[in-house]
Parts: sequence; C-alpha cells; structure tokens
Amino acid sequence: MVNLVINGKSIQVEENTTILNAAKALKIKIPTLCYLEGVNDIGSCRMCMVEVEGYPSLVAACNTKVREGMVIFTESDEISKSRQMMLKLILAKHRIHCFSCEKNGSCELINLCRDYGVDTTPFEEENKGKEGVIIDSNPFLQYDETLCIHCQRCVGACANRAGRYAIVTVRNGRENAIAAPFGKDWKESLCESCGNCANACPTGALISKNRSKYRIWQTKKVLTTCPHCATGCQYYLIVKDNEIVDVEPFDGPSNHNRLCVKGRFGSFDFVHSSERLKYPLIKNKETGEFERASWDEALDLVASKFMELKKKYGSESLAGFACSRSPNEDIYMLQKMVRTCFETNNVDNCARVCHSASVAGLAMTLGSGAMTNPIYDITNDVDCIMLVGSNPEEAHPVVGMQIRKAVDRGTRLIVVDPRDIGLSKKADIHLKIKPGTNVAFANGMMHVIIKEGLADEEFIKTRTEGFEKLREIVEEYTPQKVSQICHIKEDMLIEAAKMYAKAKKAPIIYCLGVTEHSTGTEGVMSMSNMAMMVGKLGKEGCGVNPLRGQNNVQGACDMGALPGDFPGYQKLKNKEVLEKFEKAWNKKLNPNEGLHATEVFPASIEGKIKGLFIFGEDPVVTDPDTNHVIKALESLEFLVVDDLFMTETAKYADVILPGVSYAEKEGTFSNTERRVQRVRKAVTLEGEMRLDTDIFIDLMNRMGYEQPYLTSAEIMDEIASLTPSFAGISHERLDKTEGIQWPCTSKEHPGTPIMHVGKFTRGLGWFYPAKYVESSELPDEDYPILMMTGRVLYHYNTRAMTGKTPGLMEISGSSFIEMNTQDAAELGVKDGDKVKVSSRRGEIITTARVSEKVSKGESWMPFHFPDGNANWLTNAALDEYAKIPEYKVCAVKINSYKE
Ligand SMILES: Nc1nc2c(c(=O)[nH]1)N[C@H]1C(S)=C(S)[C@@H](COP(=O)(O)OP(=O)(O)OC[C@H]3O[C@@H](n4cnc5c(=O)[nH]c(N)nc54)[C@H](O)[C@@H]3O)O[C@H]1N2
Ligand SMILES: Nc1nc2c(c(=O)[nH]1)N[C@H]1C(S)=C(S)[C@@H](COP(=O)(O)OP(=O)(O)OC[C@H]3O[C@@H](n4cnc5c(=O)[nH]c(N)nc54)[C@H](O)[C@@H]3O)O[C@H]1N2
Ligand code: SF4
Ligand code: SF4
Ligand code: SF4
Ligand SMILES: [Mo]
Repeated sequence: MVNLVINGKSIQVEENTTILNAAKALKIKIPTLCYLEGVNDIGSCRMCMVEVEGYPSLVAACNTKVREGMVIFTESDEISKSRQMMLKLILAKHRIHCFSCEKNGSCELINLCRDYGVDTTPFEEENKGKEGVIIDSNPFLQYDETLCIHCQRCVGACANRAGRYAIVTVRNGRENAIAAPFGKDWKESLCESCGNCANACPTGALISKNRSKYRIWQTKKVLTTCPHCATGCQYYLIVKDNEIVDVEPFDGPSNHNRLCVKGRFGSFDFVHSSERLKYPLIKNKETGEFERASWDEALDLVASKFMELKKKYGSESLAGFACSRSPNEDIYMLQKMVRTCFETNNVDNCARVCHSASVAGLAMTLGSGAMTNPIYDITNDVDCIMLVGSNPEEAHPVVGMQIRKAVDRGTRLIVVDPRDIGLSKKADIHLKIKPGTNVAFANGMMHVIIKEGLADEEFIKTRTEGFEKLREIVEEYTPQKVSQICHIKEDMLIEAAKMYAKAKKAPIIYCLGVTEHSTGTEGVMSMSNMAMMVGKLGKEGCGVNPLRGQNNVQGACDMGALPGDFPGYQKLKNKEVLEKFEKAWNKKLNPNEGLHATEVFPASIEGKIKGLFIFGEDPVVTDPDTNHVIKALESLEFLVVDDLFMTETAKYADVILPGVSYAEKEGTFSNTERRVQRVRKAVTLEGEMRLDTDIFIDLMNRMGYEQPYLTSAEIMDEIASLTPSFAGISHERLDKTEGIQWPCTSKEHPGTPIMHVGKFTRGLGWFYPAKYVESSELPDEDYPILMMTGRVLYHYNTRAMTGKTPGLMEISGSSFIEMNTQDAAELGVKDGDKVKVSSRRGEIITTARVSEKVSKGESWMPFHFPDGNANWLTNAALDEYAKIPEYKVCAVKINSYKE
C-alpha cells in the first residue's frame, strides 16, 4: 500500500494505482479528455495535469502511478492556466460549428471549454483536416476529420473494447491522425460496424449517423437488455417523441460498455417498422385472405375453437410454442395457459432446435442444464479457452470481443470447428474436424488425458461416478483412430489434450456445432465428461459453458415452456410438484409429459395434433425440411400465430394476433449466464397491438379459467412464489442490482455466479460413456457434399428483426454457400457464381463463395435469407434424448446454375 495526500486529504491506495484513480477514491474530480478507463491512457491531452510537490513540472494524472509520500494538488492557478492553454491548442485542431454539430449537448470538449472559460483559440493549426470531407460510406458511422482532436479514444476502443484493431493512427505532420475505416473501401477493412469507437469519441468527429435525428436534450434514456443474442448486453434506448432514435451502451456485467452491430444499430428499426402487425387478423375461409378483426372477435374465435377441438379430439390434440425472444413473464403465462386451458403439457420453445441437447445432457451429467460460469469469469483471467462448435465473433460478438482480448493478453485458444472461423486464426490449435464427429474428438482427448496421467484422480474419486465405464470406452479412441474419424492430425489432438488438461483455469465454451446433431446430447455430455475428468468444474475460470442462443431462450426453459418441466425445471413427474402447481393454479393438471416441438409437426401430419398456438416463432423459416413443416401446418385444423410481423408461418394461420416488442413492455430476460435482467418499456406505438401477457390472460378467461390481470412485476412475484431457484427474484430487486444469476433462493440470497461449487446439483457428477455414431445422412454418390448450416454476424435467425435495418441489409443481403476451392474447381464453379443446391428434400438457388474456409467435400450455408433458405434442404433427423434436429449435417449436390 502507498500513502499520499491529495488536496490536503490523506489516503492509502494499492501500489500501481494512478493519481487519477487515487483522486477518484477521494471523490476528487480531475478533468480528462483523451483518457477513457480501460480504453485509452496515452496522456496526450494534458487536461489531467496536476502538481506534485517536489516535481519540477506538472504531471499527467491518468498515467502517473502514485509513490509513497506524494503530496498532490489538483487545482491551482498554474494548473488552470495550463488546462486553458491545452484547450486552446486542442481547439485549434477542431472546426468550431457547435450550433449545427450533432454532438451539441454531449460534447466533452465544449463542456471542458465552458468549465475553463475558453471560447476561442488564438492558434492556427496547419494540419486541420479538410472541411466538407466526411468519410461516410459505412451505413452506420461517419468521420469528420475537421472535428477530430486526435485523442485516440476511438483507436483504444476498437483495440481494447472490440479487440478489432480496425482503426489505426497515421502520421499527419507532427500529429498522429486517425484512419477511420469508413471510406469507400470500408468493406475490405476489419471493421465490423460495432460502433464502439463512435461511442468513445468525445467530440462530433466520429459519430453514429443516427445522431442526426436528435439532440441529446430532446431525448430520454431507457435502460434495457438487447433483444438479439443471449449475451444479454445492457444498453440505453434513446427515445425522442416516442420514437427510438439511437442506442448507447451501458456498463452491464456481460458487456462492460461493448455492443455489437446488431445491438447498436439493429435493435429498434424493427420496432417502428411499417410492417408491424397492428390489428388482429382472421383468415376468410372462402377467399383465403386475412381480414381485419376486432380483439373481441379474434379472441372469442381462438378460445372457442381451441375448446371445441379439445372437446372433439381431447386435450392432447392441442399444443403451444413459446417465444424465446420475449420476456420471462410472457413465457410463464403462455405455458400456464397451455397447462390450465388446453390441459396438456404439449408446450415447448425453440430451445428444442437449439440447445435442448444442453438442457438434457448437462441435466443428466451435472444436474443442471445451464452455463456453469459467468462470461467475465471465463474470458477475463484464464489460461486456456477450448471453443467447440461455437463462432462467438458472429453469434455472440460481445463474448467474441472478450475472447479476442483474452488471447491478446496471453490466454491459449483451442478452436474445434470444421471451418476457418475468425477465431481459428487467433488460435494456438485449430482442430478442423469433420462435421458430426465431436464425440470421437472428445473421446480421443480423454484417451490422451488418461494416457498422459493428466486426469484429476482426486476430483474423479470424490465428486463423480461412472468413470470406469467411460475409461473402457475411451480406451478404444486412440489418437490414430480419432485422427481418421475426425480428419485431424494425431499430434495436434495430443497437444490440445495436454494444453487443456494442464491449464489451471480452462473453460470449455461450446455452442450449436455440438448440439445440432442426431447425437447432440451425447456431444454435450462429452463436453462435461472432459471437464470432469480434469476437475475443471465448480471453479473460477472453468466449467462447461453452452452459449445460449436467443436473448431469452434460457428463460423460456427456466419458465417451464418444456413438455416435462414446470418453471425452474421442477419435474412434472414429481407428484409433489404437480400437486403444488395444482393448488397454486387451482386446477387439476394433466400429469402426462407432452410432445416436443419437433414431434408436434409429424404428429399433426399423422392427425394427432389439431390445434396449435405459436407465440413468436417462425418454423416455416427455421425448422428443418421446410416442405415437411408446411405439410404439417396445412394438416392442422386450427393455427394461431401471435407475432410482431406477418411471418412465413403466420401466412398459414387461421388467426393472427399482434403482440408487442421488447421496447414496448416491461419484463425480464435471462441471459446465457443465467442472469435475469430487466427489460423496460420505452415507447407506446399506434395500433391495436396488445401485451402478449394480456392476450394470454384474455384467452384464459375466455377458455373458462379465471386468471386475474397481472402486471409483469406481479407475474414475476407469482413465478418466484412457485419456483425455488427464482424465489429471491423480483422486479423491485432487479431494479437495484446488475441482474441476478439464478439459483437465487431467497430475498437475501445474492444469486449464483458459478454452479456446482463443492457439489454438483445432481450430487455426484456422472460420466456418460458415449460411443461415436455417424451422422444420420452422410454424402454418397447422389448427394456427394456434406452441408452444415449456421449464422452470420449481421443477421439474426429469420431476419424478422435485423432485416428491418437497411444498413444491415446493405452489408449482408442475400444467401450464399461456402464451398471448398477444389470441389468448386471440379464442378466448374467460380467464386460469385450462381449454383443450384439440392438435397433429398428440396432445392434452392444461391451464390457460391469459394475458399479454403471449409474442407474438401464440405460446405456451409446460413439460413437467414428467403432467397435460398438452407432449411429447404436440411434433414429433420432427431437426437434420441433431446429431439434436436440435425441442422449441422446433411448431404447435398451442388451444380452451377445459369438463369
Ligand atoms: N449474428 C447472429 N447471432 C446469433 C444468431 C443469429 O442468427 N445471428 N442466433 C442466435 C442463436 S438462436 C444461437 S442458438 C446462437 C448459435 O451460435 P453458434 O452455435 O456459435 O452459431 P452457428 O453458426 O450455428 O454454429 C457454430 C459453429 O459450429 C460449427 N460446426 C458445425 N458443425 C460442427 C461439428 O460437427 N462440430 C463442431 N465442433 N463444430 C461444428 C460451424 O462451423 C460454426 O462455426 O447464436 C445466437 N446469435
Ligand atoms: N438451418 C438451420 N436452421 C436453424 C438453425 C441452424 O443453425 N441452422 N438454428 C435454429 C435455432 S438455434 C433457433 S433458436 C431457431 C430460431 O427460430 P425462430 O424462433 O423461429 O426464429 P426467430 O427469428 O428468433 O423468431 C422469432 C419470432 O419472434 C417474433 N418476436 C420477437 N419478439 C417478440 C415478442 O415480444 N412478442 C411476439 N409475439 N413475437 C416476438 C419475431 O417477430 C420473429 O418472428 O432457428 C433454428 N433454425
Ligand atoms: S465500428 Fe467497431 S470495428 Fe469498426 S472501427 Fe469502430 S470499433 Fe472498430
Ligand atoms: S475521432 Fe474522436 S475519438 Fe478518435 S481521435 Fe478523433 S476526436 Fe478522438
Ligand atoms: S452481443 Fe448479443 S446481446 Fe450484445 S449487442 Fe450483440 S446481439 Fe445484442
Ligand atoms: Mo438458437
């Protein structure tokens, strides 16, 4: 510890603290301009100069460390003069046009000038940029050099927050000028349009183009949670006259001021889109056209039709899907409606097609199917990250940014992915495995770990069971055998196993490359097998970490939108649980487990399911084998869709109900870390859309179940009263915290950042012995190429939301297929050519992207785009335990295509 005195006040701080932070601890404010915590401390603006007794000249507080006995003054005439002089020098670089500047009202330079009484500058700067030259080819961002004060905060933000290093400094005379990558060739740059640089800029030099729509004093800010991926970034919606005009990052626990392009620029155009559904619609049976209806007409029809089908075919003929994009409270009411009114447990959510294998697999082996450790914990200070079938730079970009930074700081990285993803370039080892071979890979890793004597015997003995059985199985998976199955080099497998096992802190992070297979659950259990074998569970910086997909898919499972689970994974099969819910809901409940979402479609083709309520899902676009889904929807007697838009699925509905988006309601989302965070209402839109919870409550009452109207906060209170892992959670408490990670078992319980500490939720961890089984459809003579599917950075699933942002469409607007160079040459296909891709289930036309990104004999497609959606081709083969479809492997044929 170091003792010092600032402005006459004594303080003791840790060694290596800067003067700026020591002063902050005493609540003494030192002005700064180029400094930004964790982003930039180059000390060039000289605003933070302070006097230190005995020092010949002033020193910069932002990057000078404290020394024992220092006596510091942060204010004096000399200091003020120095700061005024510096501001005049800085102003010389800056074209003064404050009246018309977009940053007017939130410019840090002007604020400082005002504080120090500076309004003009006597200096003339030769190197001031050219007026009128604004670099603005990027759809979201623009740079005006004449306003740039060369503070380099943007450079630091791109490097240290985004981990992207897309902005560089260039020499301009005596100064370091900024080369912002937003000119004509911005598409060729590394920039991913995340806007973190613009957020760091203190002046109007580098700004979001949205800024032109408002001045800050005309707006209010609403703190909320991003509606796209489950990273759960926190940000403010900037609202002017009931319209969201911009987004500003917040220092949330998972994002720490970072955002990705979708959160920053793609999270509000869809809210105000003219394509929003505004009124209930009923399909006219004769014309097949939808006609506007009143809420009474629509709700009466929906309630009476479902009750009629129940009477005619029984309660098991009805089913409901919950929306993993909407808040916990909405999902809770949806499953309550299905259970109390449809009187069935045929309720599910799209985790079924996503991470159901994680929910099932980790529940079996560890006792809880959720991510074990927080994002910060597994990306901040760890020795090695093993990333399996996860492309976080595109799918969880703010996690990707934090992984990039970890690698910069020296964390080793093992990437296990059939493709060259962005992070494989940064990896120490990239195992470019054949798609569908995760179980063989994991068994091979464990074989090596045992052979090298790297297994954690103590952990295995005291905390787990089933090891012997597993040992027998992995014995067969020699590096030689695994290298043949997985198409990887033996020595790389051995090196990866040693690197992972020897690292002290080493999390496994995985995603759909593991789950979306007909052996997805076994793939997941193989991940927990590996972690248990080396004792890397229940510890900081370790664990088995599925990155959940949708903003609230964790919540959709937590809220009991599952055919065998009530909220909080309380088992329907457990008699006490069933009785508890019967008592609380005052209703005899159906004790039989329901169908999984992926079983509902075949069941409707067979005539077993007659009525379906789809809340915010678009399976025609997102489920495998589109023809099969359409056939299923056409087989139904009655389909209701509650959505924001006229989706492809809604077109098959009998009734469409317009719900409201995250920006128009209160509630909570649970992110991938199990962190329950608030969603807050920012705007009220014109139209007759209704809260999704009110739609369900209205329907419940019409179907004969007395359900009082509850606010979102009251619904959370009901959830807490019935769900032990949510017992301590309420909106009131969430409003005072950074969100709470369940289990949170009482009002005093702080929440649970790391799971399975000391003891697994299951008691002993269970080693699941899995043998490698091939994917259900492999390439053959007719369909010689293996096709994987997945996502790109700029679009989100169906594109229902991101597709409404013109800039995102400009950057990424149509479908493509990634092909290997050799395959393309053999087929006479060149990069950019149109190709026809067909499988046993359908065919589409798309554009070839030819490179070495995928291996020979393999290909990859996104499913976001209507012009060539991969799901016309994918295989609906299901995993045995979780019923997750095999999106990641099917066999296709590719031919060049001439229009
Ligand atoms: N930009 C964007 N972000 C999203 C979404 C989006 O649509 N767009 N969707 C969200 C949702 S719902 C989800 S679930 C997540 C998904 O996030 P991710 O799972 O990370 O995304 P994917 O692109 O589906 O697949 C990840 C990787 O798996 C690899 N892979 C394919 N087959 C195999 C295999 O057999 N073994 C291994 N080891 N790897 C394999 C692919 O090459 C790919 O790089 O993303 C969420 N975030
Ligand atoms: N080929 C292939 N297909 C895949 C995948 C793959 O990797 N490959 N991944 C799969 C995965 S992981 C997933 S999660 C699924 C996703 O499949 P979906 O859930 O069908 O896709 P989303 O785009 O997330 O659709 C959500 C819908 O919810 C609506 N919505 C959003 N918020 C609200 C709200 O508050 N209220 C109401 N009423 N509606 C709302 C949106 O308008 C949108 O239509 O796709 C799957 N499909
Ligand atoms: S938008 Fe993001 S990636 Fe592009 S320069 Fe700015 S911080 Fe870097
Ligand atoms: S663009 Fe903004 S943040 Fe970057 S150097 Fe110029 S003034 Fe500083
Ligand atoms: S990383 Fe995910 S949660 Fe964060 S801003 Fe991007 S889409 Fe939103
Ligand atoms: Mo997902």
